[in-house]
Amino acid sequence: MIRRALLLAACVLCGAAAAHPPARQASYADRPEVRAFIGRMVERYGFGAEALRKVFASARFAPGVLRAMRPPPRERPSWEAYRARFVGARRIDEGLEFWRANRSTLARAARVYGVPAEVIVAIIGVESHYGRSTGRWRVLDALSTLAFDEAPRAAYFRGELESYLLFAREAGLDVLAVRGSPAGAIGLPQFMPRTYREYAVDFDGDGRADLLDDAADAIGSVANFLQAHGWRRHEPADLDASVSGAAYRAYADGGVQPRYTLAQLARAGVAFRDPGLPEDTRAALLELGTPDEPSEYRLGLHNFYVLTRYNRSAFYAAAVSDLAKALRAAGGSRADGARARAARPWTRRAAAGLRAAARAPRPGSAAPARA
Ligand SMILES: [Ca+2]
Repeated sequence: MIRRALLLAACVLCGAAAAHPPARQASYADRPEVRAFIGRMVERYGFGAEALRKVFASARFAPGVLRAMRPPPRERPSWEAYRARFVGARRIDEGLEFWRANRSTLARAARVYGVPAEVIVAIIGVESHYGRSTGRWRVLDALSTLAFDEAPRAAYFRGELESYLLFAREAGLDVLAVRGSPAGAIGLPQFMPRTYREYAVDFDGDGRADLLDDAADAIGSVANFLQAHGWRRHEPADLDASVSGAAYRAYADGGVQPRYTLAQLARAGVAFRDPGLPEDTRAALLELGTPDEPSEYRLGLHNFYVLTRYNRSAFYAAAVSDLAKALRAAGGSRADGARARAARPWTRRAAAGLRAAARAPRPGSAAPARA
């Protein structure tokens, strides 16, 4: 989740990091930088030195993690391709299923945190395909590899490894067993360990915040994260826009912070339909580009910026916003089937069942026809 874009940007030297032969051979437990790390964990947080030494003797260097984190080939990113990946008919269908299965929890999260249900569903859909793709890497291996063999971002990942060990201890989880993304992101919302410790909530009241298997906790935690980063109730994230003339170009500066007033943008040739926003509303002018195609323009409002706190990429936030709008338009707010399914717990097993169900035609489905 978070920082994926940053990681990609900062990971240009991953190839060089992967070429460290000694790192692959020595056990992590025997490496001086790991011993120093263990020493700090013992001193600061009271871990047992021998227990941690055993943990790191079991940690494995994961070259696949470094490969997965390597930036894509240097071609111009394509908004059209990115959007197609996350806002297709199948992800919409399955999002509607997830919404129905968790309707009362989503409604409660919207009430408590002020974040619309469709935005929460969309984030979980983009992050983990509604819990089906939560990552196959042992988090300990991924974070050890990135913390000790990925020079450009090692300090960041050592911080995440520290948070991971604390998280596993607090949650009573086997530190060797938790699996996640190559970056070490965990569970349905793909929270990095530090984010997990700061923003995960126990939304079903069973005494633990479980983002690995519990959809209710994932829903509450996503909403809590967005609220904590300033989500504003009843405000849209972005508006469609079109441009004319040349003055607008100075405003399409690649930033996602809402810095310009709507009046400024209108004077610069940006046209949009104002849904009645306050006069002092500020926006970023987003250019979503696709090679050999005209760019798509949007106004990114305050809540769009909040979405980029989850993952610092305009493409990411725009895809979440589009998936959310598609879910709402496809009838996610309807009450059909709600009562029968509201109490069903959403687990990975349920998600696997959904996958099979999604393949079969469902009469009366609110979802649009598949493309
Ligand atoms: Ca819980």
